Amino acid sequence: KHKFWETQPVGQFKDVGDTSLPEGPIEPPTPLSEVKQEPYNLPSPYEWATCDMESEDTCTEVYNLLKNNYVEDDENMFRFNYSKEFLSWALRPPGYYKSWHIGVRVKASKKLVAFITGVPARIRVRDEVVKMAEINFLCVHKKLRSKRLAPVMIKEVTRRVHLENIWQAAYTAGVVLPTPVTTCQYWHRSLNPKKLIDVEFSRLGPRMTMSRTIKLYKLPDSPATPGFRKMEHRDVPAVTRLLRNYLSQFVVSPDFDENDVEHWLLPTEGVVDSYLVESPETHDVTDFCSFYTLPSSILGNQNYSILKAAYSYYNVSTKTPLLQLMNDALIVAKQKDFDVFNALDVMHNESFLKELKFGPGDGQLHYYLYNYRIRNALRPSELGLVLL
Ligand code: YNC
Ligand code: MG
Repeated sequence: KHKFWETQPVGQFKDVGDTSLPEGPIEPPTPLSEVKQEPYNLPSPYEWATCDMESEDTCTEVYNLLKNNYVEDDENMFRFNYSKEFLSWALRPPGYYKSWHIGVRVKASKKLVAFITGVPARIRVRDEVVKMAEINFLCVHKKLRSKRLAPVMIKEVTRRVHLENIWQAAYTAGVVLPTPVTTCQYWHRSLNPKKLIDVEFSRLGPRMTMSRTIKLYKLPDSPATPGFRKMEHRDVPAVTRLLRNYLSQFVVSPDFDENDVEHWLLPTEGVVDSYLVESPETHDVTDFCSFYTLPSSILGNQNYSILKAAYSYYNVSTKTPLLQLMNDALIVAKQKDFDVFNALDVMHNESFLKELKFGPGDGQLHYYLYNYRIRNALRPSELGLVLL
């Protein structure tokens, strides 16, 4: 059934429910001298290329490959359109390795036809902090599909991760593979219902008119919470403390330090937005919310070509109710002209989704760990990790 994945150190379907298997690494690390020194073989028309994401031209090539060939919805109506600025941010966190930004080119033309990436992260599983790679942006050009190129790319990124003495990884996919740590659902909150209906992202509900629908999703012009403001550089220590304390309650979460928070959460125009609540009395930072910008191309619509989507990232509430905090996040996303606000049912998100008029999406997102067994699948609410 899974000719490739059956050979990999991941939880296998036959072992689901076997409580005798220990949690933790499936295979021990091997001595670095035993890691294969040469890249895996590609079919002869192709060659490996390490992609320099600091180079504007290379970033543009990657952008175009993904724009035309990356993830689509089940009905092929929308395709992710990660911006160049986003790719540069997502692929160059503290301590990143250029060797983990892997392209495949046609030898003759040098055209980029496939891509896979890793970035380093410290991921906590229960009380263990594990150095991992977060694997993302696996993409094979549409014309080269179903030729078993993906397994070679996965083996090559694994080899390059091993060369840095890292033996575990985390990744998400829309497809079911051996075996999910948890399976999450996307929820969508309409901000611009007219456009969403026009492009068939959503449908007019039964017995609903367009004007009733627009009224249903209307939001106040500005956030309601006193002290709600954009995160600034001076907030990095307070946000790090708030977030570390909050994430510690989940079974799996990133182990963020101040450098990580500065990179992943300090606002970056058109990439990531973060807001916090500073108590007007004590000036303590008591609450935090964030979302990232990921537009999708609208395939074959006469009127619109881009769907502007915000994706819920990390949110922390200690004083402001999470419902109110997220309503303020919706308000600022609307101010910034997003068409839709998306959120997974991870962490405490379930507590606000229905009340804030999010609707369930179709399609699921499965979370995976490589070479790390979790004895029982988690509930989405036990997961404190959002991958891009
Ligand atoms: C996928 N998304 O099951 P079996 S998500 C992992 N993730 O193997 P072929 C995938 N494996 O089942 P194609 C996968 N999709 O026979 C397919 N596979 O064992 C497996 N789509 O390979 C599949 N991007 O080359 C099968 O398939 C084998 O030509 C078939 O290529 C697949 O980034 C793909 O959805 C996805 O571009 C590249 O369809 C292609 O179809 C495509 O014949 C559109 O491959 C874009 C898309 C995927 C987004 C993502 C996370 C990737 C995680 C990869 C696994 C990382 C493991 C950890 C490595 C580091 C370890 C350390 C330490
Ligand atoms: Mg292929």
